[in-house]
Amino acid sequence: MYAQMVETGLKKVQTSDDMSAEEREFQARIDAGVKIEAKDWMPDAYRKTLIRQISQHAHSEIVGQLPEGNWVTRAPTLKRKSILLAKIQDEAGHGLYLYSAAETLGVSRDELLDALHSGKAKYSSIFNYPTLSWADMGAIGWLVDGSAIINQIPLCRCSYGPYSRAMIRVCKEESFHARQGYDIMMALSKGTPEQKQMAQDALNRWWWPSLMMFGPSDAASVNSAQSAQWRIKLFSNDELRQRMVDQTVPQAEYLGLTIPDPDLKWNEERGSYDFGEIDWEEFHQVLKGNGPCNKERLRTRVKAWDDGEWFRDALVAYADKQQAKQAAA
Ligand code: BYC
Repeated sequence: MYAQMVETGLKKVQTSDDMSAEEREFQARIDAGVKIEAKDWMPDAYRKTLIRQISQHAHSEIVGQLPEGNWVTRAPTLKRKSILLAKIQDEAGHGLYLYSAAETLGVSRDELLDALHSGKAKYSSIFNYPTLSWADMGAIGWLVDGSAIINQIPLCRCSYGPYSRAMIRVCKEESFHARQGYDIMMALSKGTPEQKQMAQDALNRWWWPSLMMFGPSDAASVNSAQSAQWRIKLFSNDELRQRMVDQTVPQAEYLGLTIPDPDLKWNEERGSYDFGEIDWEEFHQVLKGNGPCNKERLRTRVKAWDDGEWFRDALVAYADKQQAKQAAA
């Protein structure tokens, strides 16, 4: 039943009475589980929502390479270094599938990149934190990629075909990423007391920002209700965050590490963990550009883009030359 008025406190969702005949037909297809494809008719707001979410997701993958890139030259062994390099390359690939998925909605890659480089576009808050030790590579794989999987598995079933299909491969690769992170955490936790302390310190710093990745609480999430109606979101921010906590606490126990939350406790009645209040002020500051690394991340991206200009120009010049040759032949 799609015709319910859902009041999120912040934004109302369209009811069937507000919809045109085309919109009603579109919503009925979504309710029947039919995938929407690029050339299908879609409401403008659906298109805009997808461009917003998919492009933010693509930017997150690209900017997400930077915190880990910091450790490629300092990985403790050649094996760890090649695994980390492969993971970072995967993230670039995810960015590219996602930019391609966004382009199917009629926006150009140049427009999307302009929005990122000018600071207009958002990317995940998590990548505005520094990577201070090798253990952070473990914590990112375990917690950040772990959270990404929880958020993205449902996206494989979302209503927009090109996005849902891109997510299938992304999720397979993310699960390798999460395992490599947990493997680093296991090695450190079983290592010397200093190594175990490094692992604990990384968990202490990455725990809360990882919970923030799922977005504001349901009560404060402006986009959720409409995205749920369009089956872009199949679970709410809070539901997925809870899933992350429930899945991760036993993993931390196995490592012999302590989750940095004094309010964390098993709730027998609900069959899941209660956890402490997230510092939403910190989250909003990071979104506003005031996180510990926002400025550095953006500066690095813009510099990489500017430094690569000669290469992009060379590719275009080469393609033009080939085309001219073919035309002459
Ligand atoms: N950071 O109404 P809400 C990765 C924004 S990549 C920044 O709940 P929505 C990885 C939100 O955009 C991980 N901004 O929004 C890569 C909205 O602002 P606008 C990236 C956030 O869209 C490399 C406002 O807050 N994953 O894992 O319904 C290496 C209100 O929020 C954040 C994705 O992008 C945040 N954390 O739900 C390793 C997944 N949270 O746009 C790992 C796809 C919220 O209205 N995206 N905002 O100005 C989603 O699932 C949804 O967009 C979100 C937010 C759950 C993130």
